[in-house]
Amino acid sequence: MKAIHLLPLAALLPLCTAAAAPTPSGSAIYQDPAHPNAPKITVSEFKRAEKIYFDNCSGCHGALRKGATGKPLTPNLTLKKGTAYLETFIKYGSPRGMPNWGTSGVLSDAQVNLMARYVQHTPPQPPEFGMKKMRETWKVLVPPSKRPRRQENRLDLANLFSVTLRDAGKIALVDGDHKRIVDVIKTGYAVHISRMSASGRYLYVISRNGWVNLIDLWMKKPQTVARIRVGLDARSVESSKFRGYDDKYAIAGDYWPPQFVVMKGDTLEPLRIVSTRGMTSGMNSNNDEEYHPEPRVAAIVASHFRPEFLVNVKETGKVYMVDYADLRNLRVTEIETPRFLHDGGFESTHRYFMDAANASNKIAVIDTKTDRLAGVVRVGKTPHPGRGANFVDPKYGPVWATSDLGDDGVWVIGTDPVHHPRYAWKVVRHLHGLGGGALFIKTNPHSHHLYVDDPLNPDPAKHHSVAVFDINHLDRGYQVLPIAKWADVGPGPARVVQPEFDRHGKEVWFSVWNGAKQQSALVVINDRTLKPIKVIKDPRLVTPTGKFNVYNTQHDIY
Ligand code: DHE
Repeated sequence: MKAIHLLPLAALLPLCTAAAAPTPSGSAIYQDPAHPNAPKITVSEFKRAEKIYFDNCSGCHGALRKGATGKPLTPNLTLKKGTAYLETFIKYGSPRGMPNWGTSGVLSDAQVNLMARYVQHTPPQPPEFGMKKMRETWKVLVPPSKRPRRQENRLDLANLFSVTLRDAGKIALVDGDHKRIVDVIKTGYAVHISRMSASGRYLYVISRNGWVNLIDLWMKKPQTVARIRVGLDARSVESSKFRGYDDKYAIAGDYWPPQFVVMKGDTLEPLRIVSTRGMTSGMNSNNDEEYHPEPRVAAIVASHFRPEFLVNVKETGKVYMVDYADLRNLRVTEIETPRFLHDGGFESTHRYFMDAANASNKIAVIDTKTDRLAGVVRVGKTPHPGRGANFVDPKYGPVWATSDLGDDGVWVIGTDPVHHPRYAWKVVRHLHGLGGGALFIKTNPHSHHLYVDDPLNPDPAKHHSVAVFDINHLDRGYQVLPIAKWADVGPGPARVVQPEFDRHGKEVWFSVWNGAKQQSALVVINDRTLKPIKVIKDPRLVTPTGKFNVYNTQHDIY
């Protein structure tokens, strides 16, 4: 995902302490002992650049600039390129996914020049964030003893949606039956995803700046009952789902520091922090096993077959199967996969985790019953399934599908080793969607439609629309639904992102993601007729992106 930070981002934190400590005066020249020939930059410019880098660049290039989705940007490489070359690259972007930060208006020419100079200096090492710091941020606002014993509101919780309001640092709870906003709850900066506890009572929300909010949906007015900061940069959160462990534990993964933390499910009390620093997987083409200082935690899912969390360690290409039955004597089974791991979801039986190793253009299949790698499937350029889509293919039986970020491919993979062993962990169909830039694909057990978005495609005709395939006639191609046109939000990019079904599998919800100061919307369509039922517009809907239906998220239905 590269061209995503299209919106200027708000200030959040003094992230880094520079390796070479800045001199007290802001106008003094910053000294980088390791690279004295790097272009001049003042102390205050350096600080400004650090923040711009964190807001816009570190998601793809990494805090230490070792590279992941984006290229490495360490001074041994950038100094050779020089300021003029780097400026051009930052300003105009590249066809291989580097956003055009200058010409898109996100960065001014002066900021482009600043960033070109900044990346020729040694990357500052952000601080660590261990148990002491974590505990200092931890707050239980309503203790479990003061919480309701049963649901105290009249909401149909199973059909409630938690909607990410990205640039507002909030989520909206939206009543799926009546399609109205029930409440807007403040979370952290650039909130990323929501996940449900096994019972369907607790909602966990993680923000990009590492705050986790625990929201009790049983309260008369659902509200945050506990908060904690788990790190400085984070994307993933999940809760224990194995029988007998309902709502018992939660886990959050960090981009920085590279680590994950297991917490008490109903209070977020941090119990155990595990670092992910270590050696890269030996499954890469040159079979390298080298130390990596910043292996970030990407998607986390909770096993239904064992008391385990599956933690995707991005840069090293490893899935940690974290056994939470005994946290003091923690057992972690480390499964090697291709790199870099990003997102993924279960196939329909929930036994196998279909895991996108996006830089290798592969899907790794993890068997959560045996804790082994069951297969590796080559797909197209940079697969990005979200959680993917499960359905029964008329010819090949149960399958799971992903779309690609890097090309127009939609890949259908057989997932039934028992009744359709010939097709298990093999591509059975290669379809073509709208184009490169797809992020999320979705269907539902009650639907015969497969929806593929295209929010990062530079062509407005594509990022304003969604492609729909008929599962019974996949070879006939797709229909295009003009979601942004239906939303009629006025000026702005109006990117259509992340299909999500309602609890009954009859409606599909889309976000029309516009600029922070522009109107956005949610568009709900009827899955049978493919016609819009409702366009939800509200000044509170600022930059809606992900939507998480309580029932589907709780039961891993997608
Ligand atoms: Fe996401 C899921 C990381 C940019 C919307 N995103 C995820 C997950 C990861 C991730 C690791 C899986 C979490 C899990 O399952 O536990 N996302 C990243 C990035 O590193 C990246 C590329 C850049 C960044 O700096 O954040 C990035 N993501 C974006 C966006 O720009 C999106 C489109 C809008 C936004 O809100 O920021 C976006 N990401 C989402 C959504 C999901 C997600 C909606 C959950 C999908 C689902 O169906 O579960």
